[in-house]
Amino acid sequence: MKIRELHIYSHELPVKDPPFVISSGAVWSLESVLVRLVTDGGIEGWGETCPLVATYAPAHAAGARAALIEMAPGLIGAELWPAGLHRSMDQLLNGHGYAKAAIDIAAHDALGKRFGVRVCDLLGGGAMERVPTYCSTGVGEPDETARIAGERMAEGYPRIQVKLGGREVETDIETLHKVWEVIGGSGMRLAADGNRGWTTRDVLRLSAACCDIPLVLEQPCDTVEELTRIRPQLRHPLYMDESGTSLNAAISAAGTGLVDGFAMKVTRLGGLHPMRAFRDMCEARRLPHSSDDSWGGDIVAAACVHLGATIRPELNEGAWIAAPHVEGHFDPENGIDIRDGHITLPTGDGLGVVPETGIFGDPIASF
Ligand code: 0XW
Ligand code: MG
Repeated sequence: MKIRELHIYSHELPVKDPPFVISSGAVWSLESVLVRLVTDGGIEGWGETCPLVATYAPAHAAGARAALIEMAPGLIGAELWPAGLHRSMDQLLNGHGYAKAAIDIAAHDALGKRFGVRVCDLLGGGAMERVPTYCSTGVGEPDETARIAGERMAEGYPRIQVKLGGREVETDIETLHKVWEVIGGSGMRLAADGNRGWTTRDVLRLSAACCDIPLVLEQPCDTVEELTRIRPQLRHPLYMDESGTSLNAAISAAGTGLVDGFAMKVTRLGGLHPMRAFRDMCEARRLPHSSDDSWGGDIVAAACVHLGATIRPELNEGAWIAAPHVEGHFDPENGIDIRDGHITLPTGDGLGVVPETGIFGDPIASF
């Protein structure tokens, strides 16, 4: 199976109840970049990548568009099977995994449709039909964040991630205590996500001040060096998110015992093929992890959920999708939604979601 056509689209995704605030910035609207891939047999596959603000990761939507346009001409006639496809992409462009992910996801979608199987089965199977997810609060005032935590707990979310950082650490400490007053004892798990925003001084202070709260600390500081420095003094398990910039970086973090788990993004690793290897590496090391994305619509959500469905249940921290923060769906019938803190795995072949015809307008580039 080979690639016959590639079409690239740009689509604006306004944030519901804006802004969504993280330590590195506030988000009102995001650009999603989509790929429609057509195989030599005429089968269509869809891919998507939607970087979260240009300051969250070394990725942005204009970069995704440029990288896809750079690679696309050289990919016409390329093999569709993922290992070969990744080698072809790597020969055309160094890095830019978040752009390659859109093509990788489209290839998995097309392969699934060609062979009449779901993407979760292409990824090794053993899938659960109801995939856990988690909610994310955005940086907010302590009382308001605790109120939201209570609401999400009542909605059935098994896990909550509270965004912190970018302000006085005392306010973050107060927020975590207020949230725990509400959810403590309920079984809801708690992650405190600094999104690289704390100094080592602040995170050590926060960990000591919250030592009675069984939370995990997600990406508290910016660099691996900072994480390595604070690790022995932390009172909480440490998860890596933004610093897991590649499969190689994740393997190093797991192999050196730097982290107790990961918040991982399908597009950051370069797509479902590397994410599958990451999942297996985590299983071998018994490291819990999520199957998230930074943002996006139904295509990227479906990719996260299919991979998330194949994670060993006791290591599964959930598939985070942006659906609660985004208006509407690309696929009006099979759009991905959250119910009772879980997502039902789509049943159709491939990703199981197909964007409504014409929803993205004309392609910005076609090859
Ligand atoms: C909660 N997420 C998965 C979505 C936001 O884009 C940020 C991210 C994270 O954990 O950093
Ligand atoms: Mg995170």
